[in-house]
Amino acid sequence: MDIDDLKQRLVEGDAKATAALAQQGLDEGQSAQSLLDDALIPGMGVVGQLFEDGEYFVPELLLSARAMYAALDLLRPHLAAANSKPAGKAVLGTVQGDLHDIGKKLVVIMLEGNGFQVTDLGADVPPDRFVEAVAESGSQLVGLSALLTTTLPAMENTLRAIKEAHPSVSVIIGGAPVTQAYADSIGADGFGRDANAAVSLARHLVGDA
Ligand code: B12
Repeated sequence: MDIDDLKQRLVEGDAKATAALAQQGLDEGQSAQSLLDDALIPGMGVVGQLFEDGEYFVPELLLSARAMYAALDLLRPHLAAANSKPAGKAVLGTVQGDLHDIGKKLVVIMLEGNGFQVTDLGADVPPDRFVEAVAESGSQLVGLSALLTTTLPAMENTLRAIKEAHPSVSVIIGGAPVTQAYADSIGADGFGRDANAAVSLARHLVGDA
C-alpha cells in the first residue's frame, strides 16, 4: 500500500477507497500510528489548505471528514492498545458553536488506548453539559477542543464554568488555533498540540491517581 495514495484518497474525500487502503496498510503490517501520522493527519492539512486557497468548499471538507472517520473506525482498535489498568476518567468535547470533532475524536481514541475511561460529549457542547458530565462520571480531567478562532472565547467560558463547579478538576485544551500562551492566559492546566501530547498531559495531571 502506498502511503501517498492513502493520503490522496482522503484529500479527494473517497471514504470507500480511504478505508480500503487503510485496511490494506494494516494487513501489510503498517502501524495504525504511522497511517495516521504519515497519511491521514497530513491529508486533513492538505484539505485545509485547499479550503484556504478557495479550491475546496464546505461540501468537500465534509467528504474528507467522512473519509477520515471511515479510516479512524478501522484504526481505532489498533490504536486502543491493550492497557487494562484504568488510568483515570476524563470528559472530552468540542466547545459550543464549534462543529469540528475529528481531532477531539483522535484524542478520545488515544486516551482510551492508554487506559482512560472517556465520556465523549461530541461537538457544539454547552458549558453546562461539561459541568454535568463531570459530576455524572466522577472525572478528574476535562479536555476541550476548538478549531475556530471565533470559538476560543467559548473555551474560556467553559473552563470558567467547570472550575467554578468543580475546582479540583484539571482542564486541558487543544485544537488548531490554541497555543500554550492562550492556555496560560485563561488558566488552563495544560495545552496539547496533538493526541499524543494529550495523553502525556492526562497522565501527568491525573494518571494513576
Ligand atoms: C474538516 C474541517 C471542517 C469540517 C469538520 C467535520 C468534522 N466532523 O470535524 C466541517 C465541514 C464541518 C467544517 C466547517 C467549518 N469550518 Co472547518 N475545517 C476543517 C479542516 C479542513 C480540518 C480539521 C481537522 O479535522 N483536522 C485534523 C485533526 C486531526 O486535527 P485537529 O483538529 O487540529 O486536532 C489535533 C490537534 O489540534 C489536537 N487537539 C484537538 N483537540 C484537542 C483537544 C485537547 C484537549 C488536546 C489536548 C488536543 C487537541 O490533537 C488533534 C489530533 O492530533 C480545518 C483545516 C485545518 N488545517 O485544521 C478547517 C478549519 C478549521 N475550518 C475553518 C472554517 C472557517 C470552517 C467554517 C466556518 C466554514 C464555513 N464557511 O462554514 C465551518 C464552521 C462550522 C462550525 N461551526 O464549526 C477554518 C478555521 C479558521 C479559523 N482560524 O477560525 C479552518 C482552519 C480552514 C481554513 N484554513 O480556513 N470544517
